[in-house]
Parts: sequence; structure tokens; C-alpha cells
Amino acid sequence: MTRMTVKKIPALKDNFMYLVVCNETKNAAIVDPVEPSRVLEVAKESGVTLNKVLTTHHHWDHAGGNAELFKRYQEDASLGQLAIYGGNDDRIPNLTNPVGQDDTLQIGNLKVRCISTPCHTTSHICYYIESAEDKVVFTGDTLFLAGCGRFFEGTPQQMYDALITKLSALPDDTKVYCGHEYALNNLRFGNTVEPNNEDVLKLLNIAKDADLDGRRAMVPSTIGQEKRTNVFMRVHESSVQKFVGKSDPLGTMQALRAAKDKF
Ligand code: GBP
Ligand code: ZN
Repeated sequence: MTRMTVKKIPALKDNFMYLVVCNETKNAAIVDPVEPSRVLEVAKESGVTLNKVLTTHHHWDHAGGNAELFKRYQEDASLGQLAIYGGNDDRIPNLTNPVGQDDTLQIGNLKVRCISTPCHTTSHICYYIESAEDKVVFTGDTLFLAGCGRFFEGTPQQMYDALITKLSALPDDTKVYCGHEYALNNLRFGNTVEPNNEDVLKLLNIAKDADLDGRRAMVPSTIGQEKRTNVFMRVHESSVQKFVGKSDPLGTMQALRAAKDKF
């Protein structure tokens, strides 16, 4: 029996919620439960005790279900207690457990480590979990498959710290579960930046063929795959620097984001 199961639950137009289950204890957490009714349905089907919410950031399409889910737990004692984790930010509804860099928490026997990644929003948190068989990271709107979040509340230096210093340092076989399905558009951009990157081209072709429900087919990625194919993780590469006409990684990060904003 594996110790951890991650269930990907599509929500809204292109968001993902994720149910993380400790198989040994049947305790579970939900990442960004924007559709509370769907979350409760999936938790029930899965036969798990859902007692934690992991919020990546305050935007409504991630944290917008917190209040309703919290209310459901208050109205129905049989559901037990619900703890809501997230960065220290009063824009996150019903936050009970504010967390920061390297804080840890448990989902049953699974140990979760918080990684602070301010830039898309000031209090954005990614959650890293290592079990006996599996390593996974929930990256919200910081790291997407082949892309990154817009710099709404931060600087190129902060996204550099998030993507290069922190997330690139995770083991290459870490599975990446991001907040939105943007694979096709991001890979098209990546292919424009690095037309000679064969790994990008291969993934782009897979994304193009992943029709219908394929919109949901590309996640999870891995940290290793992102290092090979995500131009925002590749700002040290001369091919990427050349595209934006820069010779330093930070200037490249800034110019790449500006180019993607217009793409
Ligand atoms: C697309 O690719 O589908 N429509 C486009 C992009 C994250 S969601 C939509 C978009 O801008 N998405 C945001 C982003 O960072 N994209 C990266 C990129 O385009 O490269 N959001 O919903 C967005 O964060 C939001 C919610 C934003 C509340 C601001 C507030 Br306030
Ligand atoms: Zn967002």
C-alpha cells in the first residue's frame, strides 16, 4: 500500500483542487477548495476524514471556498474540526493556522513542509510532501506546467528566488501539482522562446493531442521536467536570455514575464 494518494479535482474553468490522503490513517487535506460541495462529495466517496485545508494564496479562485467549507463543518458536528492553513494574510478567509517558510504540519503520518514564494501574491505558499514512495509539491499560481504566475504583488527577484532558489532545489522526481491547467498556452510560449528545445516540442505535441478532457491531462509535471522545459526555470540558459536580448538571469526573468503577459 502506498502511503499517499493525490486526487486531482478539476474546478471552475481551469483550476485544480487536490485531495491529499494519508492512506495509513485515512486523514486527508484539500488544497484550494474553491468548490466546497464537490470537495465534500469526493471526500465522502473516498472514505477519508478531511480535516485540513491548504490554501496556496488569497485569490478567490483558490481561497474563495474556505468560508463555505468552514461553515459546513460548523453546521455538521459529525464532520469534526477543520483547520485552514495559508500564508499570514487577512485576505485569506477563515485562516486558522498561518504558516511561513519551513513551517511543517501533518496530514495523518504525512509531513508537509511550507515553502514561502511571494510574488504572484505576497503571502503565496507552496506545500511540499515527501513520503516513502513519493515526493509532491503543490505550487498554486507560482509554478505552472511550463509557466509561472503573473507578478501581481512582487518582483522578478522574488520569482527568481521562488523558482530557481527554492523550487529548483527540490528533487527532480518531485511531482508538480499546479493551480491551473495552462499547459498548451505555456508550451506554445516556450516553443517561441526556445524553438530548438526538443523537450518543449515533444510536450507541446502531447498537449495538442490531449484533446477534450486533455485540458486536464498534463498535470502532474515533475521538477526535472520543468527544469528542462519551463523557460522561467531556465533563465540561466543563453538560449532563453538571447530571446529577450538580456545577458543576466534577473533581467531575463523580468523580460520573459513581460513577453508572456503580452503573448
Ligand atoms: C489563460 O491562459 O487562460 N486567460 C489566460 C491567463 C492566474 S489566475 C489568465 C491569467 O492571467 N491567469 C493568472 C496567471 O498568473 N497566469 C499566468 C500566465 O498567464 O502566464 N486570478 O484568477 C489569477 O491569479 C486572479 C484572481 C487574479 C483574483 C487577480 C485577482 Br485580485
Ligand atoms: Zn492567483
